[in-house]
Amino acid sequence: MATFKVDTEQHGELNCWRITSERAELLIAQQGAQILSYQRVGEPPLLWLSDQAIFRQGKSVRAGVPVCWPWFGNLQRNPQAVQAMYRGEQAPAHGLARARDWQLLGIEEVGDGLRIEFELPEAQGDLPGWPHDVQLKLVVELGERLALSLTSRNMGNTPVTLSQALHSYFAVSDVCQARVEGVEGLGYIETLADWEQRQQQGPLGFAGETDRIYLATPHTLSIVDPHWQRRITLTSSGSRSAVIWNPWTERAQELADMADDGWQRMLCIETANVWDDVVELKPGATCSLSVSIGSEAI
Ligand code: TA6
Repeated sequence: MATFKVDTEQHGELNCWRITSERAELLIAQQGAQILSYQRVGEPPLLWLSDQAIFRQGKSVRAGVPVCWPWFGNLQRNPQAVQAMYRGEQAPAHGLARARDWQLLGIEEVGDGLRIEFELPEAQGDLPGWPHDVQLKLVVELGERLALSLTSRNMGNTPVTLSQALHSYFAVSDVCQARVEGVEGLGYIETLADWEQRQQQGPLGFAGETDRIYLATPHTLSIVDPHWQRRITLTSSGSRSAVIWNPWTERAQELADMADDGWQRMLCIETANVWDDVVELKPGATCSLSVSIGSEAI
């Protein structure tokens, strides 16, 4: 039976929990129910936390797994049905959930793991400019792997259309040496070339700024890191799209919360429902977007 230690910590303006077991350490912020870091014993960090992260209320931390909901990215780039849900003025990038305080419903040991449950009560009619009634919960399970499941349940009496993502930042030894497997042959949207649709040849390597939406994704994607001799695996459900991002040199310099060379040590694979994979929730309907993250030596 694994034993877990739970400590509360303050990072800048953010309330956080540090959870330690003999297998791993996890840091989670109340704001955004955001995992900030995850490291397995005897390995380099698996999720990346920026050296220059800013821990401020109302601003998502450049780290871990921000939850993008009820839209992903620039709202104007979303299907009309997602845009029509928002009645506010300036729509913040990546939705409304990542920079608000969630409520911790509980932390409990289940079998050999730990289950942490959060809810965003404001999603039931109190989000600015988004007058819909959705019960939104995030369950984090820390066991042999780290699993996240974001569940939306339409409590209202009209349909709700969402895009969403678990915008995961992975730590790598050197992004120029890393590759993503599982995307071979997939169609993708190249957002950096006028959102042109293209087809991936072979695994994805990194040689410049990358910001792509992969379509019809398989359940498992992996990151091969030859220098750290590690393969990170992501197994998803409730998703047929994934966004892969690295800001590279110039974009990293523009980001106040990323070191100029921070791009070398991270890459994002975001388990998503975007583009033609957005979710329509009929009244009473539920959807869950889930990813389980693990690693193995290679
Ligand atoms: O997921 C890729 C992306 O949408 C990029 O275009 C990039 O802007 C990134 O997310 C980070 O966005 P943020 O709002 O957190 O700076």
